[in-house]
Amino acid sequence: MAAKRALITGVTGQDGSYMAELLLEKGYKVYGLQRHASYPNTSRIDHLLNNAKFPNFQTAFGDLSDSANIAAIIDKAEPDEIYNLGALSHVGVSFTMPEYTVDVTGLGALRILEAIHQLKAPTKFYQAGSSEMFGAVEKQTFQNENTPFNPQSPYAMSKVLAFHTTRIYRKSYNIFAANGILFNHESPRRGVSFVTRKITLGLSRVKLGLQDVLMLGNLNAKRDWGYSRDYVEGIHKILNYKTADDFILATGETHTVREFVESVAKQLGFDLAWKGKGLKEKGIDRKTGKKIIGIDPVHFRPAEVDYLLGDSSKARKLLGWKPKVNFQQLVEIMIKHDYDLMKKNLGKGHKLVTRHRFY
Ligand code: NAP
Ligand code: G4F
Repeated sequence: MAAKRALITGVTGQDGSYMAELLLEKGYKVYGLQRHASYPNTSRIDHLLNNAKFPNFQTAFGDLSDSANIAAIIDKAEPDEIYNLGALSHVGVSFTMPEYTVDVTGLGALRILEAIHQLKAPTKFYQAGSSEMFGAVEKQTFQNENTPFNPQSPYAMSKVLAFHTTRIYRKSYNIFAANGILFNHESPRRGVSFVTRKITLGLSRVKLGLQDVLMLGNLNAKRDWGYSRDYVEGIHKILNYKTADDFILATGETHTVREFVESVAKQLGFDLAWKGKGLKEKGIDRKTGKKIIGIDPVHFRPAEVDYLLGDSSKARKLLGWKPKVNFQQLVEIMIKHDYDLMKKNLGKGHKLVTRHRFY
């Protein structure tokens, strides 16, 4: 039997890179949509690219903002499955470029679905929906597939647009088009401007004396954090279920950003104590008396999502999916990786975390 063919948008990202590995393991021929960049943006897939061990992996230059380019790639690659993981995915940044976010994160899905429709391609489509779509929830309890959306950012409203586009193309044209609604998932490949990775990298640097203080925003937001590798397995199950449907993937546990900081600090051997309130709040290492965490309002968002907690019982029941890695194990995986990474960079003037406004 001929190998199944998959196209992954966002293949250079966290989930895209794990998705490519999973599909290659399963014997797929994998095509990745790669944005052109003047300096390589392929660090997460370099081990797959031009590697004789992975003859079934290749990328093509493309962009979710270019309809003709997307249609041409689908026409040429003839994928059985498309995983639309590409997006401007940073909620904070989406406020600074709302139009671009709607274009790529929202209309990107429409462009792919319209190409599938026009080409009459027998292609299944997965849309990377987000728990951010729930936004400001009415009650601080579990969110499931029936919870209403109340988006709070250009990113979230774009994801709502893509979610409904996916449903409309499923219903109108009988395309196998499925939505995942994924709660936060992290890994050592997480982008460095998302809060978990910023904390694991930043506190590792503080521990190694490469940086004095880690500046953060809202410590009280609650997130349902899982492990990206577990979630790409769920995504594959969603697209290989007998019918196209919408599924939540989540751990069912929620923690504050503050708890994530505390857990990382403990792993690194700090004795963390919180002092002060609001913008004056700081985290002190009792062992040295030094301030290691501060608050900078630049990291606050114009509108915040305070509470996310997912009920993934539908996916657990129908897909047989459940996450393997829990909160504590996730922290351990990330801190082990990032402490070692920063240690290797000791003395090399590594400035990864501190330079950018959003880091
Ligand atoms: P990520 O690491 O930020 O990756 C985003 C990918 O999208 C990158 O490969 C990026 O390319 C690509 N991209 C950005 N703009 C593009 C454009 N105009 N055209 C084509 N590709 C473009 O995100 P992730 O964490 O892997 O998340 C994967 C998807 O799941 C995203 O759609 C995200 O919104 C969604 N999601 C993520 C989570 C989570 O917690 N991680 C939860 C729910 C939903 P470059 O490498 O060139 O920047
Ligand atoms: O890590 P974050 O930037 O992730 P956020 O906003 O929850 O979005 C992520 O998860 C979504 C799924 O729910 C995805 F759809 C989306 O693509 C992305 O992957 O921020 C988490 C929380 C927020 O409440 C934020 O205000 O951490 C808070 N936070 C506090 N200090 C910070 C910081 N966030 C960032 N990025 N940087 C800070 O210094």
